[in-house]
Amino acid sequence: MTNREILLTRRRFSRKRILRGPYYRIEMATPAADPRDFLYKVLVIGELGTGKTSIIRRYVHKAYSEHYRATIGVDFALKVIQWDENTVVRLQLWDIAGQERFGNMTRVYFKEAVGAFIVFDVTRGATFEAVLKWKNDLDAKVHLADGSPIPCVLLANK
Ligand SMILES: Nc1nc2c(ncn2[C@@H]2O[C@H](COP(=O)(O)OP(=O)(O)OP(=O)(O)O)[C@@H](O)[C@H]2O)c(=O)[nH]1
Ligand SMILES: [Mg+2]
Repeated sequence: MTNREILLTRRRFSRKRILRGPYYRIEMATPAADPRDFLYKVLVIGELGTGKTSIIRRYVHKAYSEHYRATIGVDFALKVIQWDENTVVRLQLWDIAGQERFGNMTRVYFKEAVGAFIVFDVTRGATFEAVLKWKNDLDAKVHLADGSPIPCVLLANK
């Protein structure tokens, strides 16, 4: 090897170059300058058989079934929304069994939720009358950091 070849080889493998290389590639591979990821816990509550599980299955899995299987306790589903180029929103949907209004687990299930849907069945008046009971239970057991009630949407189903 001539002196010139040794010099070129040293330059090619210099510490500075090796360190600089990977950093450059990482920058190129990350288009989002400020990627943001938000996770929200959202409750879906309401009387037995009003369609809470069906709504969630449709929204998350794009599926529907006429077969009714009562939810026992609580089920979970995750809806991932690519909000914009830099923002991902994850909705952690808590599908709470209608029969839980008579149980004592709702305090645990409602904890740290930041939003809720209350579902009723337009063909069964009693499920609408129960909406207020669900709302009162919700407001008694969970609130936002500033003490205000969590945002809640009333859903008329069927
Ligand atoms: N016709 C009609 N039926 C529906 C609709 N949504 C749900 N159902 C039916 O209603 C029944 C109950 O639906 P679910 O989604 O299991 O109700 P749920 O609120 O999760 O019930 P629980 O888990 O017991 O609290 C099922 O047989 C569904 O197929 C709707 O929009 N229209
Ligand atoms: Mg259900």
